[in-house]
Amino acid sequence: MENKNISIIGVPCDYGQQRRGVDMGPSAIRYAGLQERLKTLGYDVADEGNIQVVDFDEVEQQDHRLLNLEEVVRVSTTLAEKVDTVVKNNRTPLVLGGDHSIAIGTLAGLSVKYKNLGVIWFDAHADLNTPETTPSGNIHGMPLATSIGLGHERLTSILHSEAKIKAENIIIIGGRSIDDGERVLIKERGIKVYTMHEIDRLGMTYVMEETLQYFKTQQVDGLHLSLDLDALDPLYTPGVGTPVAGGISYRESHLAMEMIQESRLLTSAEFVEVNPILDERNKTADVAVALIGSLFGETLV
Ligand code: 6HN
Ligand code: MN
Ligand code: MN
Ligand code: MN
Repeated sequence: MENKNISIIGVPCDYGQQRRGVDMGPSAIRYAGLQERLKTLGYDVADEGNIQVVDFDEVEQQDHRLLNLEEVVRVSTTLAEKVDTVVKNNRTPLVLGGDHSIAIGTLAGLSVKYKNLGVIWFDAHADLNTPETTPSGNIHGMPLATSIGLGHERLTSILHSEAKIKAENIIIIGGRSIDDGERVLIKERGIKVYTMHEIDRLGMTYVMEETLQYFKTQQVDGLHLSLDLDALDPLYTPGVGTPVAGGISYRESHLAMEMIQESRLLTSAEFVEVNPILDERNKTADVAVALIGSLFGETLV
């Protein structure tokens, strides 16, 4: 991460799930002092503002297995183009959600330059559902499947029709709520998952050492961190739409960020699922900004 130029992109999108409020995530994260935090670390920070997300009161003709499909396609396409532009300008994209469906756009944008991108998916969920396996119809449960080329063609063909990332370049960390269809896919594609069981058993240090070593062995040409705030225990991040008990602790998550920074592999990041309506005094956004600080080089002394 020798690039000292960061571009913040807000994505006020809540179409990937059914609880309103997550569209205020970018504002909450900015309000928690994001820019100042990064500037203190010596970065040139450009806030690109928010991607335009058109607000619909009512969406007709819903496909119950792909809710708000057209809206998600529109947001993803705009975001993908923006991310691609930021990368072309030699700046590090830092994307603020919004629900996790926005990762479809982020990864599509990154795929233009990065042909062998490593992805760390920090999440309580695997986000590997397809329209066939989804228990909810919520597209925020589908971005990883979409990015390896599975699911609705409107989603898999954003910017171009190829898969955006390779299944072998994905490592999920913090998993503890994985659906049956997702388990099948994990086995079939050999997707690496460190569930809470492995984190408890091996410790976060070991998990991150192995993760970062793996990406070095794979000779990835970039590393993207997609961090869903529900990866952490709801004790620390209550302001998320789909909280799951038994998550990653405050310090474990910081340790992971610090180790990613030490590896110098990171080329982009996104922080998603902050929902200020469900939060307690902006606690979850504060945690997001603290994690971003560690990810970009804050140290304890
Ligand atoms: N997220 N697996 C569930 C579903 O509806 O597909 C939950 C997905 C949660 C997605 O938190 O980004
Ligand atoms: Mn809305
Ligand atoms: Mn997620
Ligand atoms: Mn999640």
